[in-house]
Amino acid sequence: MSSPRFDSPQHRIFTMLDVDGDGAITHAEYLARVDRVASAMGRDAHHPVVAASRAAHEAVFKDMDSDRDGRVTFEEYRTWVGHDAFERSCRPALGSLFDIADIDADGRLNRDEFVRLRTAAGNAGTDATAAFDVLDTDDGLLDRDTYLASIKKFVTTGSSPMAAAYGAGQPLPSTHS
Ligand SMILES: [Ca+2]
Ligand SMILES: [Ca+2]
Ligand SMILES: [Ca+2]
Repeated sequence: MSSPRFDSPQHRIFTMLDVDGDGAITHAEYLARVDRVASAMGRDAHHPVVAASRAAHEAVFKDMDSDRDGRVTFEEYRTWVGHDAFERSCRPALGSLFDIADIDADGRLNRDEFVRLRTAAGNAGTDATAAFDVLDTDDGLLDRDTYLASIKKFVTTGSSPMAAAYGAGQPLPSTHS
């Protein structure tokens, strides 16, 4: 038990990124996120948008792992995350995952694409569906800027239409393993 158990946006996101629940986000865990999204969207692993996403995720990991030991602890993550880190490295990385999911490259995702993206990224399918329905106010499509702005708002304030995607408002799943 190495990470404090409390309910905050930072902890929700950390828990999602620490896929095996051992208290640290490893480099392999973090980069696997790109492959999971690419595979969920039927993208070739060598497609330029996938390569760009991998590079963006490498940059985020380097930025997060302040002591350079290849593992990002919750302390490191919590110290790092926020407005500046979001603009410097989260925005390009999250935008690159959006681009992988945006098959027709028109800067918008439909409901199915959004749910596949967020599920591959680690959210529960029902939570992702709920988030899309809040985010999409008119035409059944979600644009890139709205998507990134809503994640930033969740990360920095905890209150955002994207909160539903992370299951905020519901208890965290038990991780006693
Ligand atoms: Ca881990
Ligand atoms: Ca570290
Ligand atoms: Ca599209």
